[in-house]
Amino acid sequence: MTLMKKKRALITGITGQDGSYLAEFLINKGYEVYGFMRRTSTDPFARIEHLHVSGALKLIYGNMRDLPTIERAIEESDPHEIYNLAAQSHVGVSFLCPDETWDINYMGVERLLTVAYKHNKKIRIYQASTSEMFGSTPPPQSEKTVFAPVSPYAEAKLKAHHLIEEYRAQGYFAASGILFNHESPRRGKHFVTRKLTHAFAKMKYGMQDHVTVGNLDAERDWGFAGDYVRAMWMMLQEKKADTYVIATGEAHSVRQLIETVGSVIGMPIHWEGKGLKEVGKDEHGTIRVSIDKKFYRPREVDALQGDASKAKRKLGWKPEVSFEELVEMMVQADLRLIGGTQEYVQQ
Ligand code: NAP
Ligand code: F7E
Repeated sequence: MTLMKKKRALITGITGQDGSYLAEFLINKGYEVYGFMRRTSTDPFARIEHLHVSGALKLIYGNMRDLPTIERAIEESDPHEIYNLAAQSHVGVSFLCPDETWDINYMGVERLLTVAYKHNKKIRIYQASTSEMFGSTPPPQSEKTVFAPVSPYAEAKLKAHHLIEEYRAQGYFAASGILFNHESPRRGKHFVTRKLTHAFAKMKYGMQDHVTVGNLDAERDWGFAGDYVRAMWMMLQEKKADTYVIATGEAHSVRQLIETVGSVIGMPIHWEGKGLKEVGKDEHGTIRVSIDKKFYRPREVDALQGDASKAKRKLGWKPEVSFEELVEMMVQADLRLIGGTQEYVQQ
């Protein structure tokens, strides 16, 4: 009997939303999975503890800002595939910390590519590019759409995206997924979807009166993270590396998101007032949503709606979870979390 050698994958950003779903996905496919994580003073294990404790996931300490740690991780894991998900991923924060964002989101990619291809020219690399790179270009956006980034986050990601394409032109397997917003019960609470599902669950339990948000009119194409990590893997199984847009093709405003969360949780919201004075009230007239200027971005991406027809055609990828199902999933998970019936959401 010949023993099949396991494929090895290294995931940076393992403690994040996508890192945790991708690790589960690859482990289920029989991969030996290594996660690259930085040491922090708080406990970052919540999303991956179940994989780490069971021994299915091997963790390597490091930092995308620290070249020797990347070298060590690649030596130790000797990967066939690398998924570079590590990033300072908050767009709003990138205006406050532009240097750090640049150093992780662009320079980190440069460090990784240099080290990886020096180690083994055949490594297949996935780079987490983003719809934010389209910036002010109106929807729908596809692989052919012009990039017009408006934030330090998007500028760094675009520079990294171009670097990936340069390596690809030299014959390396460097793929780039231009992923539109994807969410889940594991989404960080500083992103608008999870901020809302978590806040409404707390309101439902009487633990919070109302939630404060920023721009209600921004439109996003929100999909489910579980569907999107599958696309990342599919890109690395192709004969040739390429760039793919991954999106649902459906856009909703933050206002519509709030209305959907409200109605799923049984607290329908109606709107009164205008501009910064606009409020969302429940059926008893209690203010549940108000606006605070501090949640506005210095420069906003008004509308994102992806055209993923290339991924459908070439990879056979399509999303399986609709916007309404996603909101339902996140609301139910936060209700369980806040209600104390589950310590952490493993959806
Ligand atoms: P996330 O939950 O914020 O996770 C980001 C990960 O990067 C975390 O594990 C974080 O580790 C790690 N990280 C940050 N700085 C690092 C550093 N200096 N060295 C090593 N690791 C570092 O983000 P996500 O939603 O899973 O997104 C994954 C990737 O896709 C990111 O690159 C993001 O920019 C990109 N993306 C996301 C979306 C989306 O809608 N989710 C869409 C397009 C592209 P800590 O736990 O230590 O902070
Ligand atoms: O904002 C508006 C905000 O922070 C969505 C990251 O994963 O997806 C994500 O970036 C929209 C924006 O995500 C609040 O102004 C209103 O228009 O949830 P978000 P994002 O900025 O789209 C892309 C594709 C990535 O690549 C990123 O890594 O919602 N908004 N009120 C608010 N946003 C937040 N966070 N909080 C508010 O209170």
